[in-house]
Amino acid sequence: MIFVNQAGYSEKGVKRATITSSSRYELHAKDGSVVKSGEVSLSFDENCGCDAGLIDFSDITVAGTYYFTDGEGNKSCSFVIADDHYDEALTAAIKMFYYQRCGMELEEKYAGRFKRKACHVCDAFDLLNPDRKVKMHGGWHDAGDFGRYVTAAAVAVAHLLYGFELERRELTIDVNIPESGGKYPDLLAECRYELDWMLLMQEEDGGVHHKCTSLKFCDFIMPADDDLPVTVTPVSSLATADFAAVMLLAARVYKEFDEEYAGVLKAAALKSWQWLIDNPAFIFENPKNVLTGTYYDRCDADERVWAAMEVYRSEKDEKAKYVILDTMELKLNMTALGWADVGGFASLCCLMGGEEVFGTDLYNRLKIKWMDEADRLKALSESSAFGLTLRPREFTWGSNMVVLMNAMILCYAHEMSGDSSYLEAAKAQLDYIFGRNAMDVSYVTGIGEKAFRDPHNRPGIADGIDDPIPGFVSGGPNFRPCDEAANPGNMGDKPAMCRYADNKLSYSTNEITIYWNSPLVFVLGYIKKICSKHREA
Ligand code: 9MR
Ligand code: 9MR
Ligand code: ZN
Repeated sequence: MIFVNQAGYSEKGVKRATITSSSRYELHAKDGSVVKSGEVSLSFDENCGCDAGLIDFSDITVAGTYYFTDGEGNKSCSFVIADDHYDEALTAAIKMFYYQRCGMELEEKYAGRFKRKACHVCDAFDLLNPDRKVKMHGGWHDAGDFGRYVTAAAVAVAHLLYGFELERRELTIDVNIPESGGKYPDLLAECRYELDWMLLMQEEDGGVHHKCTSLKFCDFIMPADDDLPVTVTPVSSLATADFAAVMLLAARVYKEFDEEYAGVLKAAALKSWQWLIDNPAFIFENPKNVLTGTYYDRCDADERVWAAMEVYRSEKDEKAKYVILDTMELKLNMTALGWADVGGFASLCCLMGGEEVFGTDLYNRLKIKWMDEADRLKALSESSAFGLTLRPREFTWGSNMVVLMNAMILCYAHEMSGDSSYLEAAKAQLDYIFGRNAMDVSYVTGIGEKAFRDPHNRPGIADGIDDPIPGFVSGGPNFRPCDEAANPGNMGDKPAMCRYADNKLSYSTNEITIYWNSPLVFVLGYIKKICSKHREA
């Protein structure tokens, strides 16, 4: 078998495919003619549990459609070589957030056949005081369920907005949403939809509710048909710190488009910052009668250091500097960019803010940590026939997020160093996502010849439309699948990279979420930016 990036390759760039089960290959143009052939050596790959080798076909630079065959006559997916090969994926990956919108109708002119009625438009009740109603509408559904969770939301918006700061031109594109052509670029209009909801999650005293969901997951029905009452759960310091950080990031980004809104965001952030100073850690655990996602995280130090970093960047507040230096002693992971560990966002805030703002000392400390991690990842990628940065045990629930987070780290290492080997390793992570993997599947709906088709996503399951909504990233292989559909009994024998089921019931391998799409937007935007820079030079 030969596995390729089904979303294609750029004309001048490095191009790689992965071969297993045979060492001979032929590369064919669309008409079947052979444009390249050869033999490569294979060696054991721990992630796919078999021998695998690398085909480098960077020398093929003519735009067109191609496919491979191996020595046994197996045909690979077809793919294009074209400089705009990622354009469709980038637009679709951004549009995904529109499809997740809660509280408004998705009209046909924007959603096409995936149009749907408005959902969850009534107030929520306060779990601690059920008679109290809390105004609660808007925001994005988190995932295949209809919950809205602050720590997940903050991280998704952070991927998108740090991405916007870094890749402004590439992320200023029209994706056909109701706000298109208005005062913000579409991506910022989309993020505002989430930020406005997050503002509703903040209490008078600055504390932020951890999540708002029904008490249990609803059936596989359209969002508008879900009439389970929605509750807001207690405040957590995790949510409050993430909120403060992302609101200050947003205040900086929105300022030039809308000074007034930026002011609202900043004021809200500083209120939450004061709450953090006044309050100890409030870790969130699901109250007994709440059965939806927990986003449990037992340490809030990384969330606090992220908030402190953004506060310092905005206010030059000495108290914030203390929090940063103090917490740095805890040896936190300062490159993690997921919903549980957010230290990487604190680093990004500092590294992008620069040493003039943060001082040479802190800046250099974080830069060294970042580059060390990038070096580790690059070495893994370079020693893998799949170009992948994961070890078998790292195929956790949502392993595709780990792949994309690693790609973000590599992108920013390239940004700081200009060393193209980091960029190539980042691009290899996208190769994996788009089909250069032992499942031979593109993990983005609608993109590639064998894109996955059955996400665990309620609207997609209930809408009666055979095709999935395009642009959604799957969680991906899970070393410990835990749902019936993934059939853990049978999966136990499979290698890590193959513990995946394209099955709508397999939430532990095939759900979708906002924070699995957002790092894809960041990475696609960055790669596009560097590729166009190279072409213009
Ligand atoms: O649909 C739910 C999904 O969004 C969650 O990620 C997952 C794990 O919390 O749970 C899914 O809901 C399942 C529930 O946990 C158990 N009963 C079956 C539900 C649908 O598969
Ligand atoms: O993405 C989350 C994953 O890292 C966890 O292992 C898993 C179980 O706690 O939960 C995932 O988050 C789910 C959330 O709890 C509910 N909405 C769907 C999310 C994606 O599956
Ligand atoms: Zn909704």
